[in-house]
Amino acid sequence: MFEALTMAQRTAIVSVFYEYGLNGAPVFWREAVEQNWNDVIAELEKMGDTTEAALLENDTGDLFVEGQSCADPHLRTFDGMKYSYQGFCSYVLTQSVDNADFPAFQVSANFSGVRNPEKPITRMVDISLLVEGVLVVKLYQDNTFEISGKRFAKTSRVIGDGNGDVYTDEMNVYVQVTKPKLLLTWCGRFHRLSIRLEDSRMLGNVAGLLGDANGVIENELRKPDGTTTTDIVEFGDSWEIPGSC
Ligand SMILES: [Ca+2]
Repeated sequence: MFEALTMAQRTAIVSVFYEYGLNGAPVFWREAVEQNWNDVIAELEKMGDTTEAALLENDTGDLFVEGQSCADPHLRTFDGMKYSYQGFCSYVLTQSVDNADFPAFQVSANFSGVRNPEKPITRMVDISLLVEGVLVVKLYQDNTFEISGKRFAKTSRVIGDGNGDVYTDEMNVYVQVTKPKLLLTWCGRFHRLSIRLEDSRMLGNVAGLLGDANGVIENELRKPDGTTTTDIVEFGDSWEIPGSC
């Protein structure tokens, strides 16, 4: 069976074996033997092994580009650059460039200090998705979500005019929209968001803290005015949403 697994699956399994042994993680082993990878990922997240869980999550074999922002406030751009940025306002994680040939969108995150709203360590406390300038859904750290001013918990809802839906499981809230084609996966408890760009037209035609998704990791720190910088603070600050502090 082991030969049939991908490298990421093997790595996660070996890593759990070293940490817990065969008897230390019974649910993990049961689901891994059955190859129920979604349940394996959920169990790893419950065990706090988010690195292994992310390994498996990023290994689904679909064609997509994914950027992430995690607690304490680590970000990974669509092109794979990892960095940390401490902000206290709302910031553009990713958005379409002007005149893109897919529906305009913006995903932004509100960052706040863990103990004091204006002191490090910061993390994301809510997420907003706008399509064509209109707020479509807002996600909160208790995994509730808001559509058209109404707040929902632990349920599924169709978005607006049928442009996708929001659904939940024990760990995450998922926002799947079709125009533009995006999947957001939010885990409020861990302050972690993954964004999948599921339309190849987006590659190289997005901008924000998660970069331009053009497949090139150099010159990744591009500001809204189109210039690049090597200064993370300057880069992060440049994507602040005016008036959000
Ligand atoms: Ca890039």
